[in-house]
Formats: sequence, C-alpha cells, structure tokens
Amino acid sequence: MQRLSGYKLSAKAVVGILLVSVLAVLLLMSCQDQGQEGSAEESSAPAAVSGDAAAIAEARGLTPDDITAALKTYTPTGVHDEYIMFASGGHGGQVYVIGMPSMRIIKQIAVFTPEPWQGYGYGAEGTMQTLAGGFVGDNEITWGDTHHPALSETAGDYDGEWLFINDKANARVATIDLRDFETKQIVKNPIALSDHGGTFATPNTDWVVEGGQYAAPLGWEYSSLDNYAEDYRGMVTFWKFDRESGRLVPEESFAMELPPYWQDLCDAGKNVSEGWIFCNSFNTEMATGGVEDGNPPFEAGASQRDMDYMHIINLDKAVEVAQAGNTVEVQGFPVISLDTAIEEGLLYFVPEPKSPHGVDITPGGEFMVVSGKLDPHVTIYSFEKVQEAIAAGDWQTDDYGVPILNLDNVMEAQVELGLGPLHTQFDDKGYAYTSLFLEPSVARWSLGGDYADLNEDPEWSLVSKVTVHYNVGHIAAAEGDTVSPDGKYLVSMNKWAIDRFNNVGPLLPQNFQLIDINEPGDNLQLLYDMPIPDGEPHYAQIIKADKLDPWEVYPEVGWNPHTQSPDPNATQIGEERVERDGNNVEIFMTAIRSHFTPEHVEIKQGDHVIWHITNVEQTYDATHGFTIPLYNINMSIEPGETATFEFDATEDGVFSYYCTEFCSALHLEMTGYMLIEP
Ligand code: K7E
Ligand code: CUA
Repeated sequence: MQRLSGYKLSAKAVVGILLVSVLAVLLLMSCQDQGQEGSAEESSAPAAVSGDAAAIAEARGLTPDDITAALKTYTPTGVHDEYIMFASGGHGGQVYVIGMPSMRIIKQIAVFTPEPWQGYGYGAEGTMQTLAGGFVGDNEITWGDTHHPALSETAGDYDGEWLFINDKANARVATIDLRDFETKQIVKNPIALSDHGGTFATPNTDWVVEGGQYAAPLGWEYSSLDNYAEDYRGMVTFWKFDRESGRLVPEESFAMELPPYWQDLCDAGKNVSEGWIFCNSFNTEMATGGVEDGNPPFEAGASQRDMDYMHIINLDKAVEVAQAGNTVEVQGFPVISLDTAIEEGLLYFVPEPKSPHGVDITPGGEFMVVSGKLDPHVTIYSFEKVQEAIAAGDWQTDDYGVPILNLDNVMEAQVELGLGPLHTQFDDKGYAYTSLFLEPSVARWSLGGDYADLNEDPEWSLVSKVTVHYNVGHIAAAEGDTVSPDGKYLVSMNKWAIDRFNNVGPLLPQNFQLIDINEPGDNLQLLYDMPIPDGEPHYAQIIKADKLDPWEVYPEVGWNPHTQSPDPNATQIGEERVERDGNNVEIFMTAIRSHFTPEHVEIKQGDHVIWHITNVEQTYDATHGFTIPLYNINMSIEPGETATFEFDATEDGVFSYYCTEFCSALHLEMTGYMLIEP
C-alpha cells in the first residue's frame, strides 16, 4: 500500500494516542461493569493494564500505521459496530453478516444451501418450503452461487427491511426478511437456467432486477449452437416485490427478451434516471466457443471487438407494456419480445469498451460508470445526453434492430485508472472508487458535474490508489450505491489471499480488506484483513447499523417465521398432547429450559408423524435445538417460534431426541425418548 502523507504522526504520538485510548476505554469499562455478568472480561482487564502499550507495539513489531489501523478497528467487548455488511457467500450459497469496522462475522444467513445451525433444510416445514420454491422442475437443488445482494430501498436509500440475492448457477432469487434475518422465499426464473445480473432493487423496491448472462434458448429449451443467432437469447427479468406479504410476486412479474449477447450486471437508475435500468454486456461477438473443434476459445472469441453494448431499458414504459398484455408467454411467464421492446422504445444500446464488467450509477443518477476489463479507463455516460440522443432519434441499429446510440454523443468523460478496472462505488466527497483486478488495487477518482464541488481535486481525474491483496473483484463502500453514500469505509473483496494468512493447504480463503476512505485526497489506509472461509464472495452492501431493527424474540409465543404470523399449531404450556388418527400421529410439544413436554413419544412403525414444537420462552437468546437421530431431523427453535416437521416412521427403535443448543445448566437433561414399536 502507499504510505500516505496525511499519516505522518510520529510513533511516539501514536503510542500516546493508543495509551490514552486504552486508559479511556478501561475507565469506561470499570464504570459500566456493575451490570455485567461476564466475569471473563473483568478478570482479563487487569492483564491489559499491566502491559505498556509502547512495549507491546515494539514487541509485536507494529508500525505507527499499524497502530492507527488497530485504533480504527478494535472494538471492545460489548461495543457494537457502526455498520453492517451483507456479503454474498459465493458458491457457498449463503449470505454473510459482518460488523464494521471490527470485521467480526456476526451471522451467516442460510439461503440456497441447507445449514444445520439455523435448522435450515433439515425438516422444518417453512425452510423446506422455501428451498422447494427454488427447485428446478423436479430437480432438488441444494446449493447456490450467490453473487449480488440487494437491500430494499425507500427513495433510493437502504431501509433495512429486506434483502435479496441471486443464485447465478440456477437463475434464482431469494428474499430475506430482516426482521429475523431468515430466508423466506426462493423463486426460480421461468425462462433462464442461469443468470448473473441480479439482484438490484429499484429506488422504492417496487422491482427486483435479475439480468441474464450466458445466452440460451428461453424457457430451458434445447437448440444446437449452430442456431445461436436465431434461437439463443439474453434476458432481463423484473420481479414485482410486495412489501405487505414480503414476497416477490411471480404473477405480477415479467421479463424482456434481449439479443444473445451476454448481459452481465445491471443497476437501477435513481433520482433523475429513476425508472430506467442499465445493464452492461460482453460477447456481442456472439462467440460460441468450441476450441476442441478448432474455433477460437471463448476468452478470445468474446474479446475481438473493441466495443460491447450497454443496455438502456425504460422500465417504467416496459411495465406499462407488460401490464397491457403486450407479451408472449414462455413457460407461462410473460415476456416482452425483442421486437416489441424495439417497437415500443424500451431498449437502446450504447457502445462500451472493452469486455466491460458492471455498470454503476452515480448517487444522483446523472451518470453511468462502466469499466472495460481490457481497457484502462472507466467510461462515464450522461443520462441527460442519452435522453437527448433518444429524443433525436440519432442511432444506428444492430443485427436485431436494436437502436445503438452514438458513443460520442452520450459520453461524458473517460478516466484512465489502470489495469483491469471492474466495479465502482461512491462516497460523500465526490469520489468514485474502482477496483483494478490486474494491479491489484483500488483507485479513488474524482467525479465531475455537481460532484466537483465536494473535493479539491480536478474533476474526472485519478486521485489515489491503494494496493490490495490480491485480485480484487467487487468493492463495497458504506451505503456506496445509494443516493446518499456515507464514505468512511470501503471493503475490497479479494479473490486471492496467497501470503496473507497462515498456510491452510491448497484451498485458500478469500480476503476482505477494510480500507479507511474518510480523508480526502491521497489518503487511503488499509486497515484490516479478514479471511472468508467459504465460497467466493462477489458483491456486498454496507448499511448503517441503526437502520436495522430486527426482533429480539418472535412477537408472540407460537409464531410461524415462514408466514410471520401466529401458527395454528402453536402449543402453550399445559396444551401438550399426542393425537392419533389411524396411522397419523400428531404431536404438540413445548420446549422451555430445560425440558421438552412430552418426554415420551410412542409411535408404531409405519405411522406418519407430524410434530409441532413451540419454544414458549420470550427470553432473548433462549433458543432451543431439536434433533432426532437417523431421520435427518434438525431444527433451531428461537424464542416464541413454533416449528413443524413431518416424517414416516419407517425404522423401528429407540430414538433419543435432544436439544442441540447448550441452553441451561440442565441442557443435557433436555431430552426425551421416541419409541417406534415394530
Ligand atoms: Cu464481478 Cu458476479 Cu458482480 Cu464476481 S461479479 S467480482
Ligand atoms: Cu434447550 Cu439445550
């Protein structure tokens, strides 16, 4: 990284700051300690005082920069983080919840992949229904490749209510409810088998955008690659979101057919560009690979042209067209055909250099920023100029008849940044940040237009770079893709870790690096490395923590988290029972520290068993688990929750069910016998 002029604090001064801070924190802790239960913190405090901070720094070989980094990130026990990052878990299929600046992992939200701690996908009815929503035909898909999380927005700012994320591998979108941080819905794209350009929320979360990637015949159909230009198609899908039910509504959603270029990433317009959607694309060459047959390999075939096309889509007008029924049906799903999109003026192209990746809209919605992976520049387009070019009818067309606006007429600026630019984020000081995969580094550059007043750097110019380790993909800045970015922090989401951590064998973690972007000009400080031991995280969004207001316990005893309403099978204390109707056995159980009621459940082999468990506690963190051997049943039942599972008692025997959460001193006694009589 660059050692930056703004940080010329002497080692002495810094150590002084550290000492003062340590003392201040200790003082604060001793005043607050009375109410705390944890004896561990109290007993460890004196040990910290006994060390001399300067001596510790010297013994550990810490530089002044290291010490300022520590002071900026260290978060004492019991202190909460200022920001929460929601990061995709890549091909782990989940979402990470990370506190910033501490970079502590607070939670992993199970989304596309069954996960035992949360009891996700091991019998609990709601979770089984959620996962089943994402099955592809009769095929049970049990993982996902998550790429782009999207927080719900109100007037272009995160509102902390919902989170969406796509599965690139199977073209699915999940809805997560931030009242309990649980996945409530997975929808399968009816026309595409894989996607990429999702998810992106429109400024009031009316629509969640899922763009495609690798072109294929729509509707999961077959056609030979010889028919690529005629039969293969790109697509973008607009999922209607209903806040009331907290669900994407397939019946009110629609898609748009696009040429078989590989649509990549999309972004929703905001403020002046609200109502428009922008997607970049590559492989406008329509290369079909086949290196084994003497064809150019994909990476060469798809990189021949100097320009690909940014797709500019009039979503507001597309909604009108779809609602008027001017669509064709593909697998029962309404699709605006390419011809209709052209006729109705819903789709325009503008050239973008060169094998671009991503398009990011400035906070005010005035500019679209595109990086060409094989071009050292970012190219900035003016939304206003795009509108003028459309109004002037000033275009050529591609082979499919899509209008291509003239680049010179709509380009605002180009800024040379360096090698392999990918993704761009924004701050509150008129800067944009772009990841440079090949260098690898993160570049800070200044915006023009109205943003030029926010800093002292010349507009549209490279300001500074910070080296990252290694091979950065996306970056995420605090609220950095909203109408009002916060600045302060940026996370570089690096694909390679190489030498940053202890050797753990050939499969390495990813590396998130926290960067301080608070000071203007040439002041970017790398603060912290955080290994991510899961699939490759792509995008993340970072929200101010105080915008989140999740429940501590479910609103009432007997709550169904899937429907977010009282469960008809809720069981209160004293109502526990076993009901038998022929071969059907239904169990109504309660869980409380430290017992399940009933403790004996007698079943006959061949019975069908329906089992409801209500955690009757309303104490924060008093979660109980429940598991039965052999039957692959495993649940997490949070305070107030009613969980239901079903199974056929195919195997006889004596089965001890027990609580898997160490909930109390007598947790080991929180057990019971299920006897299945042959
Ligand atoms: Cu660049 Cu899927 Cu957004 Cu990965 S994508 S980095
Ligand atoms: Cu309940 Cu352990």
